[in-house]
Amino acid sequence: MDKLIITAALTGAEVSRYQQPALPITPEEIGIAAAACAEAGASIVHVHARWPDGAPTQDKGVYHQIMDEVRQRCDAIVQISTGGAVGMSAQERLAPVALRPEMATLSMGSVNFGGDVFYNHPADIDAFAREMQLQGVKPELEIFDSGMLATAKRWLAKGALPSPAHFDLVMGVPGGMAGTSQALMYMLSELPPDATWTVAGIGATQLPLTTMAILLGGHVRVGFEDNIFYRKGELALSNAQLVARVARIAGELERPVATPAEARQILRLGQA
Ligand code: KMH
Ligand code: ZN
Repeated sequence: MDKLIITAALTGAEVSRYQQPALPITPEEIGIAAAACAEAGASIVHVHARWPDGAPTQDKGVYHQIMDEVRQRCDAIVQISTGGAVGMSAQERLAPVALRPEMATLSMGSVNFGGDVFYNHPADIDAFAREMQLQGVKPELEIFDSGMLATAKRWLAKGALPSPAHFDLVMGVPGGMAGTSQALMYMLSELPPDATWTVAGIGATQLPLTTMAILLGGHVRVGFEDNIFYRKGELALSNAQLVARVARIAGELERPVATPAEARQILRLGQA
């Protein structure tokens, strides 16, 4: 098995500081949180930009500041979100890819997202994939339900996505696929054989699904974007606390954690 890549999803677009007082919001706070997560074992930080009042934004300038703040403090791979927040236009969401981060997310279809719809028209998926290819940005394919994996395979077959692909199986979104072991095993049975994959379990599904992924040779994503609790009824103190726990579990299961340099190799960054 490859070493374990831990992604820290630091902020997201939906969580508020009212729900999680330790949520990093400003670029500086995101940079500090990224460094703490890198120290705890994360090799990728998945970032969303916010205005100072906490409202989500895809403003290129704010992403630029986030990338600077992270790079000043650690070597973690910066993966920007092109999912942004529900209701943003495709053009808005795509804007920060021009900053040429090492990685960016690419959602492979539409899904009900709690009480909203996260809309991803096939033409937008095409445009996002083309722009990432043009800018030399490695996409992480976000899969919220099984049909999106089928879509990704069609896109790969027609050469519209670089291969081997890296997938993020986002499980437990209300409206998406369930965060169960059965659903995970099904998704793994459908992945292209050369793919790398990570799992992002929402809420209480985070701990069991990340533990499964460690054992099954996948990679893991933790952080406030997906889960604000350490355990039932107890808020996590920081993103780094969640990273440290998954790193500890990986250690016990004899799956060493990847450094950012090792993660770059595993994901073949810079070779797309
Ligand atoms: N905020 C969600 C609607 C991504 O980062 O690419 C979408 C999302 C996915 O967070
Ligand atoms: Zn995200």
